[in-house]
Amino acid sequence: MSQALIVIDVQNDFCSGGALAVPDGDEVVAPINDLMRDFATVILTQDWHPAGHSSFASTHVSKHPFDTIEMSYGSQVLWPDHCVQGSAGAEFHPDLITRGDLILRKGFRSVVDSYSAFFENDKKTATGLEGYLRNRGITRLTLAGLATDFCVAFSALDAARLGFDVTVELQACRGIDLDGSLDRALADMTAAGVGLK
Ligand code: VGL
Ligand code: ZN
Repeated sequence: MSQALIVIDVQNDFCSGGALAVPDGDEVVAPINDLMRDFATVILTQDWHPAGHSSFASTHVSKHPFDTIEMSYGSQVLWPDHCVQGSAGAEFHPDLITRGDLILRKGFRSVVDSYSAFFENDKKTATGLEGYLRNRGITRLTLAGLATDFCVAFSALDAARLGFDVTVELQACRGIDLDGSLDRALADMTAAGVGLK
């Protein structure tokens, strides 16, 4: 019954001044650093897109950030260019403690986005995190980070579906809230049995 803390996408582009700044995103750093003391295993995820990624509005003709398009795998929100591999915006927030056991990068394939730490947005392509956790006998997960209604919620929902015991530390998360996405994410997580703390 080992447990792990999964810190989702606490990167400069999601914090103040970043390309896709989440309101008050920086406020997650201090509580996450505190939470880390309670966990023997800490995993950090990093949104890690190539330039010209299909989730960027700038990649599509006459599309704007926060428009939605249909991709082969379903609907996809288009974002400002963010977390481009190797850029300053893709780096972790400078105050975040990054002495984790594993840094998992996601969203590195041009044609498919990956909100969840477990599966890309096609819902089929695995990142390998499930195997990593199972090999280490980890069954209980606590999630925190950015953004509550996208990468945190998608990760929590996949983890619950895979049978992990999942808690989201809401005081250590902040949301984007696009057209009611935050309320929807909270309701979906509750319905899936994710503990909201
Ligand atoms: C995220 C939108 C685009 C997130 C990542 O980390 O929640 N949101 N890419
Ligand atoms: Zn992204």
